[in-house]
Amino acid sequence: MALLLTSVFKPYAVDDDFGRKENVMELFHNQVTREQGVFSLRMNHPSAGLHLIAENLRTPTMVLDFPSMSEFERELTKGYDTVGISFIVPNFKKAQHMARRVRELAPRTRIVLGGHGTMIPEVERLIPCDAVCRGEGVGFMRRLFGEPDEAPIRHPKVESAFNRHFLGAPTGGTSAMLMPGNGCPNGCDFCCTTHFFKRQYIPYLRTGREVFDACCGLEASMGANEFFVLDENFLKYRERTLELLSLMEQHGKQWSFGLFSSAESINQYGIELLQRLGIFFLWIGVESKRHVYAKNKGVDMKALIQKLRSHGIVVLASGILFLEHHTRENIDEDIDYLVGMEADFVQFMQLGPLPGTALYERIEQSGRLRREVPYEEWHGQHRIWFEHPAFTAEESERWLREAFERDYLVNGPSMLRMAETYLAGYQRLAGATDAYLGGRRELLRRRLVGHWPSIPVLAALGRTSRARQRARELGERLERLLGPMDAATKAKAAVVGATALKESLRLATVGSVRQPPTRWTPYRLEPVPLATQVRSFVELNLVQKPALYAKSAAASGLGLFGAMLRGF
Ligand code: B12
Ligand code: SF4
Repeated sequence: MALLLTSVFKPYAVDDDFGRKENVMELFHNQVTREQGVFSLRMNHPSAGLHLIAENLRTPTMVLDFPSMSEFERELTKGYDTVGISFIVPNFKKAQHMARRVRELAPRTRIVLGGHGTMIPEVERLIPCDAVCRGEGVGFMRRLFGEPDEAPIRHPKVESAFNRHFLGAPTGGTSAMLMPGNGCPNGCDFCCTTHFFKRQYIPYLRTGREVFDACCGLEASMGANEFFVLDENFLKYRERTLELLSLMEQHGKQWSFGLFSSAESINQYGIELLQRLGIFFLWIGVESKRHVYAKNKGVDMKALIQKLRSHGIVVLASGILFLEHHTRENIDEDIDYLVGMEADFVQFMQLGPLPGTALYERIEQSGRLRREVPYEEWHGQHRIWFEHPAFTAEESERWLREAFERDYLVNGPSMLRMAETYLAGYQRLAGATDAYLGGRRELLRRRLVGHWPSIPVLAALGRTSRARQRARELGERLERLLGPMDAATKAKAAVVGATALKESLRLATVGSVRQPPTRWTPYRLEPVPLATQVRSFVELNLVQKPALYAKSAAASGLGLFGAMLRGF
């Protein structure tokens, strides 16, 4: 008996029968640094939920991340008796196509659907399947396979990101995904995760000790000392956080964490505690100035964000456009509010009624849902799919793009802001009162050294004269603090300069499209033969990518010329 767990198939972010070019399979380039051109951060993230399920079953399981359709079909022929497909709403058609192919190619194979896409009304009528998991997947699959549901949760060993590039150059780093729990009890009306998990928090790691042990395991097995935490509101659980920190200090662990947390949760702690905990990246839902969600009541957002930044913590401020009260006159207030936060990163997301949320119910009941818009366009980075009192769908596209551009023009490339934040934290910790906090200063120094080669490139290629000037000043401050740039850093800066130019050329000719490589991860199964991986590499790089580049080059009016340049 064997299980195949799969993500939906590539190519992603192209206009075809199954998807749209705006639906990018990347966090930053999709919805954060999307208008920052060559300065956009590029990376992919594995399908964490599938690895969590696979790790916690006894059944032999293969996790397939980012397959092409032909790779998925070839995998099916290996004789799995169950296939689990994970999908979100905009990937509905991909999941439907995959399930139909399973019925054709392996009619006796059981199909299980999971992930947020399962909230689509009547999904079992629209997609061939035998079971649907709406909500938590580990318990669901254990029950489906007749395995003990109450067995302790084991944490999978998954890197948080791969295929990382900045300025056209690959970037390193070993960071792991940490999954302490799913869901959030706060119940914000637009939020998918709170509704999907029925306004409950489902902890996988209940105590600080369990989080600590999981991190030790990831450190030992993967060499990770940085963790990207997939938990909607990690800091909400104060006791767990404090126990984790106390264990880290006892054992001298200088780990770092990237987190999502709401302002009310962050405000439970003093800034020094957050520094000690090693938070290097914090995603905060600022949402809107006028429509203040309960989690943000009474919080001075700008003061909070500036305090975090001045202590070396990089902040992503997230906001929602096309809220129901937005008009042409007042939407700028929210855009300026978000831009004025001067965060390191800003995400603008269009208000999106997604099935299962209170927002969806309201919009649907008032007859304002635009049902004719196909699901692949329900993603929040192109056009709204409901009747807005003040904006048409076309206008929502333009306002969204302009909001991102405004942030970029006013605040400069996010990478520059990040380096400024690290520098501020490094300088502030000069007076660190104890060795543990002093260790945090050393980490910030290392981050700065890592960023240094890109600073001259920012100074040369920044879009505005102000951004270029800021980068020059930053370079000078770094020299004063860390001493002159050594030969190795200078050489790296030269290489990054060259890759940045090549990347700029690529963006101008074939666009920004990029595809993640396919990944097979066997759990209690034989390793995947090298030949399969080589074949996948060849197919992706010599067949699929050139075809995609040629298509986008043709679309951008430059024909094959651009596609050929890519080959160099
Ligand atoms: C990481 C992430 C991504 C990664 C995805 C990486 C990947 N390999 O797929 C990136 C950054 C690329 C991404 C992109 C987008 N994402 Co996203 N993403 C997330 C995020 C932050 C975490 C998901 C996660 O891993 N959680 C941790 C795991 C453990 O939980 P889980 O995935 O829910 O899995 C559990 C269950 O759902 C279930 N399960 C899941 N799959 C399966 C399959 C089977 C067979 C079974 C039985 C069970 C099961 O079991 C798991 C364990 O309990 C969520 C928000 C959130 N906090 O959940 C949004 C979220 C999933 N993304 C969302 C969206 C909309 C997008 C984008 C369209 C961008 C956008 N506008 O927000 C793009 C689409 C990209 C594309 N082309 O597909 C929405 C989905 C909305 C919906 N109702 O469909 C979410 C919920 C965020 C939101 N807006 O509220 N995303
Ligand atoms: S606080 Fe964040 S995660 Fe929780 S319900 Fe609100 S938006 Fe969702």
